[in-house]
Amino acid sequence: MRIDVLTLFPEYLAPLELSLIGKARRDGRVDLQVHDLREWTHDRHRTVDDTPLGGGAGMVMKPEPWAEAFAGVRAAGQEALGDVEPLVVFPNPAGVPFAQDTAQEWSQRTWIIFACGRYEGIDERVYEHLADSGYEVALSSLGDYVLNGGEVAVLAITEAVVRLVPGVVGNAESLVEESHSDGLLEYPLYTRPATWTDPIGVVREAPSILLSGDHGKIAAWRREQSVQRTGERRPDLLGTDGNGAGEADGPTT
Ligand code: 6GU
Repeated sequence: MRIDVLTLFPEYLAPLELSLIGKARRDGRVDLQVHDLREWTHDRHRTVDDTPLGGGAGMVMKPEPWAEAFAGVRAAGQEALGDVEPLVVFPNPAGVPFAQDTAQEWSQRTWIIFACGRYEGIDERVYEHLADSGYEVALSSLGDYVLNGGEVAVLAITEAVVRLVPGVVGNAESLVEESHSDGLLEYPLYTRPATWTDPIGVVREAPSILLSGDHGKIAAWRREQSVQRTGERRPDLLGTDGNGAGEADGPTT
């Protein structure tokens, strides 16, 4: 899989050299390249923003560097991959909520370009230009709160996607049981010692069923725990919150 990231802050993406994603890159499973958007400016101040037309607070990202950046990265990617079109993802709090099913789909992609906006946002004509030029475009949100730019979202989305690329997580079975893989939260986990005295003197036993060796009973118990937990913490996932299964909470005003 190839991933390109366009950003004004390439250093923000440094953690993508660490741990599981760093290993996936070194192993050649993911070709991840971070680009400074200012590479595609031509003036002395490497200008990427300007004041909003019509007035208003803050600054808006100019269209020209974006258009040149997409053309440049598209050409470089097609040089490497052949006749492939990228999925262009704009992290944006006004986007479609990113979730495990999105991560699953995107992990099967050959090529994703992440485009990190900053300031108040990007000139709307950039999106129109991309759509008219045959790019597939997605706006993706991490949740209902506002970050200063797309970089932190790219870290999160890339981690969620790349760990699902075959071979990246050594034990593929661990991807099956985890939270959200089946629409439920994960069951509680225990390890040795089965009897543990905590620092305030309380003796805490792991559930005895986990020591029974009865794998059918253990699976049923875990399922029960998952459902109970999901009901307590995320009733929206069960559709028991009065908002319909899988639907987000409605406005409260
Ligand atoms: Cl994807 N971007 C920004 N800037 N803010 C966010 C977000 C994304 N998701 C939630 N808040």
